[in-house]
Amino acid sequence: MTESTGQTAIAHTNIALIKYWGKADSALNLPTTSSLSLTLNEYFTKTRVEEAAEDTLLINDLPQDSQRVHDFLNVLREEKGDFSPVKVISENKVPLSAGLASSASSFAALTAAVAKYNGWDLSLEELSRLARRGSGSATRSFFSGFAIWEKGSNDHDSFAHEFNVPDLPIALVVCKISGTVKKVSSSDGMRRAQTSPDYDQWVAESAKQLDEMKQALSQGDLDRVGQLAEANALAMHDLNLTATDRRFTYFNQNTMKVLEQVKVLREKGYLAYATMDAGPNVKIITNQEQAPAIKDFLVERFRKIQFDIATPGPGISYE
Ligand code: 2P0
Repeated sequence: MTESTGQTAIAHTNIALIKYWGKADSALNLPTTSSLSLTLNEYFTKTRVEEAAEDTLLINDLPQDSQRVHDFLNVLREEKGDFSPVKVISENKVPLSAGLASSASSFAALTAAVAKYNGWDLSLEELSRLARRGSGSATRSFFSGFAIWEKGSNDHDSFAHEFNVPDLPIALVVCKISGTVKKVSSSDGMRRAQTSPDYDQWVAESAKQLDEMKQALSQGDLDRVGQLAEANALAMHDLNLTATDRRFTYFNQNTMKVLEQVKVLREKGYLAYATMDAGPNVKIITNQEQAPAIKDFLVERFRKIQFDIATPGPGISYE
């Protein structure tokens, strides 16, 4: 077998500043809100697709039996034309402990690698639309810097695009609070959050926050970017707490302690705002100049928590 029988794509993960937290259609992964993210340089997935006797999956050298990946390959076959079985070899450089969605970079890299392998000539937007069927957040991992996933209203118009802004020195301090496997999957968490009496209000507020976020990014107003992202994320987590179907939280004691220190940092004059996803970890939004000092401040106070600094990353690439 020659090298040309395989194709490799690299996708970086992304962190939502305006979150996706609820589905209008769970089979098609159509969201209830549009979301906006930052692609990160430090975390990525590299995926190779090769000819094989049957569909198989290897993640970080370990064979996996993923129904989700299997179903997704079949979605691609239905959408773009049949192809023979493939071996998917994935290297995930997204530490699970970072609490960053590895499904975002994984499904983006897989979609791009399969498309290249089959010689499909697709736009980034079409790749994004296809990747949505694997994982919603994957729609946003094809683009460098900021991306907006427009919720759309059907399978054809729900995909992401790049949101171009003047160079912004944004940085994240990623607080790796816990490496334990999350207890509530994103899909289940969203389903439950949507039973909160506050859900419709969050959807309405989110649309306003997205408009304001676009403006703040265009103006390079990082303080406003942080304020909006923190408000959007905290309100998202309130939905989990107020769900009428088995309310829950992703926060643990260390989450609360770090959130408290984010306020202390602000009182000290730092640019520091928090965002959280489907896990206990906190990501602090700041600028590249202040990130090292914020990291040092937290290392002093939380000896058992690891901290990374993440910066804006590139869009999809191929090897
Ligand atoms: C986001 N998250 O916007 C939100 C915020 C987590 C919290 O997208 O069910 O793995 O595969 O579409 O994309 C994580 O959920 O969910 C996520 P599915 P996904 O980044």
